[in-house]
Amino acid sequence: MRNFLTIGTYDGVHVGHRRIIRAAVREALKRGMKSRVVYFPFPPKFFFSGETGNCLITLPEEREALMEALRPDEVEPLNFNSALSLMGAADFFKRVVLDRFQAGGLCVGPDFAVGKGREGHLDFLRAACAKAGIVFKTVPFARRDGHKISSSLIRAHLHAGAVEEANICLGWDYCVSGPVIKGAGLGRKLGFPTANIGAHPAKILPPGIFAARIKVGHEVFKAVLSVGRRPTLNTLGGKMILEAHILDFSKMIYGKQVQVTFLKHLRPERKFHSLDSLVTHIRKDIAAARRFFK
Ligand code: RBF
Ligand code: MG
Repeated sequence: MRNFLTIGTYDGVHVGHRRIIRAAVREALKRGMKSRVVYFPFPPKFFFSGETGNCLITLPEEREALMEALRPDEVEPLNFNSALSLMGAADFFKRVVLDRFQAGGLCVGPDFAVGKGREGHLDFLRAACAKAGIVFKTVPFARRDGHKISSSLIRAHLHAGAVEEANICLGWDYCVSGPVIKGAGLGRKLGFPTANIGAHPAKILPPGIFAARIKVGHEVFKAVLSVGRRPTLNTLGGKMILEAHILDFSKMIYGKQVQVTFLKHLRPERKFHSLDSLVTHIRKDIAAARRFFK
């Protein structure tokens, strides 16, 4: 059986990506083909720039789960390596699209391109598909406020702490997972114990103070998150830290796997002149988070 294929990085599986994947599923059903999503686990863009940290909206396993939820027949990774980066568009089309993935149809977004230096844009793909006798389909950009929704736009929102805007573009609420690691215990001393979360270094950490949900095992709690370098403390060499103060919660959860979901940006992180004023502000943050959840 031939496959209706879609290929992309799909970082974030945002509302534009969803349209493309749904179109591939629909076209496959219409034509008695299998729908196959082929994705680059690590964005080619970062393969070239050398960036490895604080750059992904979704880790490959998170991305797979989001794509699987759209019910294509298959979701498969294609690692972008130097061999692939040097392959011309015609070779890519023949060896990857036709031979390896047995495409009977191809569906992509408007900014998709294949081959060395992105030489094969939509016109190339349309012609190549026509020549091979397979179906070609493009799906227009999803837009918001006159801007096309893209992974780059969403990364920029997340790097700016603008999680509400990012969440609208994503179509789901941004989240980060990791184990609870042992901190210095200063939060507890100040009256606000925090769970320090060991996020994967490739994940984007939106900076600032947020209202959030936190999943601990199968239970969900309200929380305030602090993501930053804790300038008030001058410790840990200014490393970015993700910590959660869970509301109405007193258990010790070191070592447990948790997932935090960013819901509302409350304020940027600040350097306070004393621990007292930090504590005063954390109290206000907690009150603001409670108002948000009302
Ligand atoms: N640390 C700062 O240096 N500046 C801040 O603005 C700041 N805001 C925070 C807000 C909340 C809701 C929480 C839970 C923590 C915040 N922190 C901030 C981090 C704080 O310094 C840290 O949690 C404690 O020192 C314990 O590690
Ligand atoms: Mg802590």
